[in-house]
Amino acid sequence: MIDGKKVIFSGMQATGTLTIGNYLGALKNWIKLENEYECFYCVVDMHSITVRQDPAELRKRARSLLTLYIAAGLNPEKNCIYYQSHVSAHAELSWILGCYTYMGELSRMTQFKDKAAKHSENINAGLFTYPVLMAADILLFQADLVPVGNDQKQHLELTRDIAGRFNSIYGDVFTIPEPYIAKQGARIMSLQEPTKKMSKTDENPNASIYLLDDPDTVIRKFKRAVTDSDNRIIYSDEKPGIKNLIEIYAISTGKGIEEVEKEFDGVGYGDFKMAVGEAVVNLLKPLQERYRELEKDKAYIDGIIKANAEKASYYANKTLRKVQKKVGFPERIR
Ligand code: ATP
Ligand code: LTN
Repeated sequence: MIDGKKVIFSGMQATGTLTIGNYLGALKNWIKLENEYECFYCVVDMHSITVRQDPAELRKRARSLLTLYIAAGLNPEKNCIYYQSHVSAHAELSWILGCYTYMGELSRMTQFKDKAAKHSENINAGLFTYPVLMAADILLFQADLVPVGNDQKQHLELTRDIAGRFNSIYGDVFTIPEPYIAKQGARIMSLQEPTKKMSKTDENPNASIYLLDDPDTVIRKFKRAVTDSDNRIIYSDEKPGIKNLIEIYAISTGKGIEEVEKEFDGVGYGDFKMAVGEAVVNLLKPLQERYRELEKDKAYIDGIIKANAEKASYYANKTLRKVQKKVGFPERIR
C-alpha cells in the first residue's frame, strides 16, 4: 500500500515498436487504473539486452516506448513511468532473489524455451534468469496487481512462488502479487500465423500491426491477414484467423463478440477485413497524434524521466534495504 492505495506494477521490453497486441492486451488496461491505484510502469531496458541489441537503437526504442506510454493515455503525474536501468535496486534485488530460485523452475519457463530456440546462437545466463529480474521488478514495489497479457502468467506464478518462499523463511517481507489479465485481448494473434501470438519482434512485418503504422499500412496488413476458405464470420477456435480479427474489431470498437458476428452476418471476408482495418486506424489515430507532439517536447519528457526515476528509487530502495537486512547483510554506517 502507498498512501492507502493498492499498488500496480507492469513493464514492457524496449525490443521493438509496440504492437496492437501489447496495446490491447496490456497498455490499454493500464489507463483505467490510475485513479484507484498507485501505479508504476517501467520500460524494462535491462530485460531487453537478454537478446542482442544495437545500443543506439535500444536507447531510441526505450525513449519511444516511454513516450508511447504517455501517448496511449497514461498521465505521467499519476503514473510513475520510468526506465528500469535508472533504478539500481532492480539489479540488486534480482541477485538476492536468484539465490531463492531453483534452476528447475527457470528451466520450465516457456518464454525461455521459445527465446532460446529463436536465438540459439546466444542462449545467455540473462535469458535464463530473466524471470528473476521480473520478480524483482514486481516485488520491489510490493505490487498487489500486475496487468499483463496471457503469455506472462507463468512468470507471475513464479514471482508468487519466489515471494512466498522468501516470506516463509523471513516473515512477511513481500506482498504476493496477483495477475490482472483482461478477458478480451489478452492474446492477440499474429496476422500471418494466427495460432502464434502477435509479437513486436516477429521477423515478418506483415504479422503485426505496430502502433505507429500509418493508415495505408494498417489496411494493407489486414487485407493480407491469413484466414480460411469457409467465408463465414463466426467466433470459433476452428477459425483462428477470423476469431482473432473479430476480437480485434470488438475491442477496437467496444462492441461485444455476438454483436460483431451479427453485424457481419453474410458479409464477405474482404469487406470484413477492411472494416477491421478501419476500426484499428481510428483507434490508433489519436495515439499517433499525441505521440508526434510529445516527441517534439524533449524537455517535458526529460523532466518526467528524471522525476520518476527518483520516485521509483525511493520506494524500491525501501524494500531493498528491508530485504538486505533480512538476509543478513551488514548495516550501512552513516
Ligand atoms: P517480444 O516480441 O520482444 O517478445 P512482446 O511483443 O511479447 O515482445 P513484451 O514486451 O514481452 O512484448 O510484452 C509487453 C506486454 O504485452 C506484456 O504484458 C505481454 O503480456 C503483452 N503482450 C505481448 N504480446 C501480446 C499479444 N499478442 N496479445 C496480448 N498481449 C500481449
Ligand atoms: N516479462 C515481461 C516484461 C516485464 C514485466 C515486468 C511485466 C518485465 N518486468 C514486471 C510485468 C511486470 C514481458 O516479456 N512481457
